[in-house]
Amino acid sequence: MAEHPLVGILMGSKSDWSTMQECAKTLRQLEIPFEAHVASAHRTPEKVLDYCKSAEDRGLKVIIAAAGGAAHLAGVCASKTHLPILGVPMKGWATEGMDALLSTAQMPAGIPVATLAIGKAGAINAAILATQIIALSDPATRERLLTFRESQKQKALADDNLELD
Ligand code: RP5
Repeated sequence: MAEHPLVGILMGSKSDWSTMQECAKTLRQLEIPFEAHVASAHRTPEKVLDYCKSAEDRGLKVIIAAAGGAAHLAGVCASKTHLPILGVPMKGWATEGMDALLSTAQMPAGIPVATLAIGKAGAINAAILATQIIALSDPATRERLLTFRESQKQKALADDNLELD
């Protein structure tokens, strides 16, 4: 894990890591220093609160919170810090992640959670959105972000070589 992380990934369970590795991979690709921890809103609430309370002082700019089921993690994080919280709903054991999507997205007015798509796409987009936030005040990150977007565009253009008959 990075010595001076800018992004903290919190997961409700180790079982979320297989999906959230996609987030970590994307942050690495964009050269954003990050750390990742398991901390649960219902199993280890004190750990979540302590982590979020100290996040700004430790230099974090964004927290990505991933949880499944009745997913309270992102909302609990948001209650304890004014740093942007990006919520990633995990596919759980029922409803294909719709439970986590609604639990994460439907924050009452006043304490927002920016909620991404369910699963892998959300994990990747959380990393990109965190990078976009950091890029607002860091020109080098902005350059890497633009390069990343351009390479995505070039790949999509190169992929348009279907043999249609
Ligand atoms: C949530 O419950 C976790 O974020 C995970 O997505 C889900 C299931 O957790 P485990 O029972 O696999 O630990 O808190």
